[in-house]
Amino acid sequence: MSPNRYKAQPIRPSEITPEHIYYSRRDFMKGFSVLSAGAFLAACSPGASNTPAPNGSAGVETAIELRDESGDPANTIEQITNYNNYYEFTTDKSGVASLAQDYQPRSSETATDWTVEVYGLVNKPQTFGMEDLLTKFTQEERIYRLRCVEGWSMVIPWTGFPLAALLQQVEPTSAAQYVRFETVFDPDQMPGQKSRMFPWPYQEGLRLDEAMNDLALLVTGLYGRELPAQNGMPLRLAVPWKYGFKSIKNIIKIELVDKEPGTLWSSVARNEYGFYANVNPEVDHPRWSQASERRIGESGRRPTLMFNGYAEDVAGLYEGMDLRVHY
Ligand SMILES: Nc1nc2c(c(=O)[nH]1)N[C@H]1C(S)=C(S)[C@@H](COP(=O)(O)O)O[C@H]1N2
Ligand SMILES: [Mo]
Repeated sequence: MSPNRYKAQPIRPSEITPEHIYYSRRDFMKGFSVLSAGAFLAACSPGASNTPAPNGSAGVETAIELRDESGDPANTIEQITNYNNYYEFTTDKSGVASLAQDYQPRSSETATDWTVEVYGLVNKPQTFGMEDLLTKFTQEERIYRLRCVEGWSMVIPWTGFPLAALLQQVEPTSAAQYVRFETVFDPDQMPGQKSRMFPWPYQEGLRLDEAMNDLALLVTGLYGRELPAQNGMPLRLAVPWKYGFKSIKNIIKIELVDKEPGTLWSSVARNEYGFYANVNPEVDHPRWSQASERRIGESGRRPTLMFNGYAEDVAGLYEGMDLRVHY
């Protein structure tokens, strides 16, 4: 496994094209407050963040390759923050951003602060605030593909840290087999949670060995900045080899359990949204093919890859399993 493959790669001067400069300046040089680790900005010259270089003269030190390891360019911040699935706000993908713009993280309707509780079958249950997460865990940048079960995809530069690092701190007991995640319930701020159409709060789960895989990322930032509300502020999961609905947003509880946990989507339609939900072009959704996808920003469709292109890292987790049964 080589997680470096999923990092932004510094570019040699000879490779700098206007497109690279466009990404590095437009998306990084706006002077937004950055996370303490400043992962994406590490390659930038000191002080560059507030003063964009004059046209055409972006220095070598400001150029960052925002492509995934297969060479596909990252989606723009505009695309990533204006086309969202976040049913706690609305089922309208282009309406999430405005409904979430004043959202303030807190762990319940009555709480004043946001914390995430990690508990269950562990030796050392702990509750973390955002500062704890940003200081106790080394923040990394990872450029991941996100493939929604609906048939669209994006390439997204996240900041975060491996879920495994958090789990190691709480020490799962030998009885722990699965991890259950829960989103905040806060209908005061999340109008979609007033709808009885869904069994709130949103819940998701992973098998413990999946959760320990280095690719499973707890996300704290996007494009080197704080995570926007519509993308799951303050803490969400990114499990890039699974359909997007596994990547639960706005997590307030992480529980180690001994049985496969229920999930919101499998309780809505068990035959359509299974527990594993591994991206698989050979297993169709009951109502549509999963063989291809629409990359946001591209015309036409491209083939969907087994495990969303991450087979090298994760196929071993499913050896001997029938992926048509465990879909
Ligand atoms: N709590 C919560 N998490 C969620 C969802 C949701 O509605 N609620 N939607 C999921 C789906 S279907 C997808 S495709 C991704 C979308 O993430 P993005 O909006 O950051 O691209 O979030 C996932 N996580
Ligand atoms: Mo999705």
